[in-house]
Amino acid sequence: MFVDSCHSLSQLPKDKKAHIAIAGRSNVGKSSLLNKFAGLKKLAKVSSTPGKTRALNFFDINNKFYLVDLPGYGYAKVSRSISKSWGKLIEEYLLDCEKLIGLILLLDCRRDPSREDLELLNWLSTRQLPVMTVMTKSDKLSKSRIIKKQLELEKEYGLVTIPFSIVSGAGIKELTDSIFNLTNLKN
Ligand SMILES: Nc1nc2c(ncn2[C@@H]2O[C@H](COP(=O)(O)OP(=O)(O)OP(=O)(O)O)[C@@H](O)[C@H]2O)c(=O)[nH]1
Ligand SMILES: [Mg+2]
Repeated sequence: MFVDSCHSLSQLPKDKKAHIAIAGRSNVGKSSLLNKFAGLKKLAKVSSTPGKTRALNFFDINNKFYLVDLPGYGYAKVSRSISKSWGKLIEEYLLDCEKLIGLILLLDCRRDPSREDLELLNWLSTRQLPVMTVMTKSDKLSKSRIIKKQLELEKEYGLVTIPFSIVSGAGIKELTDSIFNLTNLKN
């Protein structure tokens, strides 16, 4: 299932399958979502230490497309130069890879979007890439606070979000449907 860890663009899978990337700040729940989506427990490494996913990790889903676990950003203990080169690799990948057909941006339901989240959305606006926004760890807030957060994100940033939790199972079906719709559309 796990295909490869890529530390540079020359290492990307050579086949024609489409990619959907999963992005978001460190510790937001990218690897957890990927594992849940793929229905496996220990596929992508869930970090006990934030900032551990350092490469672009490719997961082959049903031999149909790839989900790509991107390195998390915004983790303070990563030295600035490493952080810069990660940014460069991700930026080049997101802007130039023609097989990339969509991005899933993860936001923690208890936080406001970070500067990096907004920068990422800004880069992507120069390329017409469908973005699905997911509010992770929705089990951490009451239903009414989640709805309030959803309305706030829509009003302030124009983001329509799917509340998601690996604990309660919220949003898994909705996200799965969105992902498969996107991949079917492009096939
Ligand atoms: N309560 C709760 N905890 C979650 C949920 N999703 C992830 N977590 C926890 O959040 C922590 C970080 O999860 P990861 O999936 O490793 O986060 P990541 O975005 O891949 O982090 P990096 O690889 O460091 O960028 C782990 O302790 C997870 O168990 C969720 O839906 N609910
Ligand atoms: Mg991770």
